[in-house]
Amino acid sequence: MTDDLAELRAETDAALAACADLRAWDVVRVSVLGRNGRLTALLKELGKTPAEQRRERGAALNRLKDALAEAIESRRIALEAAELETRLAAERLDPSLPPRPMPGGLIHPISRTMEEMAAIFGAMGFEIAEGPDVETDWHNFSALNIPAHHPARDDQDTFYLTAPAGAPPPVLRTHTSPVQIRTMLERPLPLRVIVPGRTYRADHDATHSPMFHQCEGLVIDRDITLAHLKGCLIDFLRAFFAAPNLPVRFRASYFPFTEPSMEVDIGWDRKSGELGKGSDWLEILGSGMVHPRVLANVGIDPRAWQGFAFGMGIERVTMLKHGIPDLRPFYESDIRWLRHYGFNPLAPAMLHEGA
Ligand code: 2NL
Repeated sequence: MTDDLAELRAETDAALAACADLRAWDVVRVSVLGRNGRLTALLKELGKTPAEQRRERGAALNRLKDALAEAIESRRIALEAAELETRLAAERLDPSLPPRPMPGGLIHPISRTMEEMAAIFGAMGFEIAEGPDVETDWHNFSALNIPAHHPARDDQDTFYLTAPAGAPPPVLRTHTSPVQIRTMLERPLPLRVIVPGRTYRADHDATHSPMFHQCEGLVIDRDITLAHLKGCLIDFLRAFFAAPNLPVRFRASYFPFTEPSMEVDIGWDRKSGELGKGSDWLEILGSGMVHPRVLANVGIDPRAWQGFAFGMGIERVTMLKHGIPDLRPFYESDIRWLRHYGFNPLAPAMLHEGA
């Protein structure tokens, strides 16, 4: 090998050895084999070599080219392996480490119940609807066919706010139904919604809080019947209470906004408190076919559309499901109660058996 080729070989080897990473390696590669690289330049000059030396010089250049290509490639393989080693070392997991402590907060049982209802009804194709806590008299009462003299409208039962001069006083919604009124006014038909949320009544004793929670549901379509109502609520109750054979009973009742109306009871054993056992009945839900006058009030033709609605108290079903004996601590933020009844935020509500 002539001096200049030996020099290129030595300098390339040194440059490759000095590369710390693939980026530096690529600079060396281009500087030797690239379009303007040193070896490429030597090959281009071959034409100027005197004819009697050209064959030997050409053969030497080709051998050098193969040798350099191989040196460059093996350096790439070594560098890639080294980079992988570094990454593997940096990303190594230590499975013997103890788990990190839980995040500070827990999910309140009320939130948990609302999440479970969203999961169960969500799987049946329901959407969630929300609305304001401060409502007009019309959305909360009149649109729902609740007449002027109805006891629900009494100051004893409802929080009225101060009205702007001359206007009817706004109310703190006494149920979540006004949200369904708004939904029927705003969304296209057919519709399927649940409405979990806060509600307010002027009531305060051991079993009533002035602020509490409800979840109502509404389905409007062309051919919805009582059979859909029953199937939907039976499936919901069995999923929510995780009891695939939970007995469910429908009992005639009255609400101004449904006709016919039904209370929905589940079977339980009063003595032991066990759900699904024994021969006693426990009222859980109110329900019915949406009153045609309610549909007409929101501009829906009751001869073309019909549907069912239902409502239940969140606190009540939460207490039943988890054996919580007292309503009052729900809103006291006592950290001992929250630690006892709170839910792991890393294990969100999912569909359990039956849904
Ligand atoms: C109960 C009973 C119920 C409804 C709520 C409803 C809403 C509209 C139209 C018709 Cl916009 N009905 N809601 C229907 C039946 C019962 O709740 O005991 N709640 C705690």
